[in-house]
Amino acid sequence: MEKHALIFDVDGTLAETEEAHRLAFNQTFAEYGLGWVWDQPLYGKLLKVSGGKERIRAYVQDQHPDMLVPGLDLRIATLHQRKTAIYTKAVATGAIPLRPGIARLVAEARDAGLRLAIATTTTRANVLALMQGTGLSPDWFETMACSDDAPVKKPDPQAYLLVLERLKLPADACLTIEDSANGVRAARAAGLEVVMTPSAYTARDKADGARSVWPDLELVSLGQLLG
Ligand code: XBP
Ligand code: MG
Repeated sequence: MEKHALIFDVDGTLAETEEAHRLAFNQTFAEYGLGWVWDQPLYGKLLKVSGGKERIRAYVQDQHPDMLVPGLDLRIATLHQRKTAIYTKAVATGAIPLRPGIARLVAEARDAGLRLAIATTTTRANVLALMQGTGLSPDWFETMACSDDAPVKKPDPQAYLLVLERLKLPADACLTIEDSANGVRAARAAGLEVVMTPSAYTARDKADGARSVWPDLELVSLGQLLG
């Protein structure tokens, strides 16, 4: 079916943001004197859990089960709030560029009259900060389903289903762009076709269910993407 909308994932797809997320987590842990340090190999494993709060909880469950006490969710929320503040400050200044081809594809899609949307498990403030830092306008995206309004994280399809509901389009009228196996599974579970462009942290993720896989989108035209 002809495509009327492009739905973008954010982290790993629009930009290589996960190192900034990791550093923000570590700075937060240091500020609170927790002594936790997430190095890259560990963070690669933790990324299998979508969502920052869920990621912290998974880490506590695995590494600090003694901390699984009532009130943990509140402590995690406090840590996560600080992490979001650190992350948004870092990316709003333009520290992280868009991945190759993203700015051009967004422009091509707008010129072609395609509707644009965002479906992410990250916090809305993070998306807005990244857009501020990279020159993408939030106004170009008709709807943005973030963790604030779709709290059940990928691979659950909640964010994608919400986008479809808001766009009032059937799944087969949209194409999704994702970087991770969790993201591809979420989009597929919502009945969407997915183009996958793995990021640094998801280079080894399975692409099962993706319609096509591109190392990056630098030389990929909108026509090829919609192919
Ligand atoms: C990837 C994620 C995000 C971020 C953390 O999201 O798992 O949760 O790593 O963001 P995407 P928060 O769906 O965009 O690939 O700390 O705000 O949860
Ligand atoms: Mg992603």
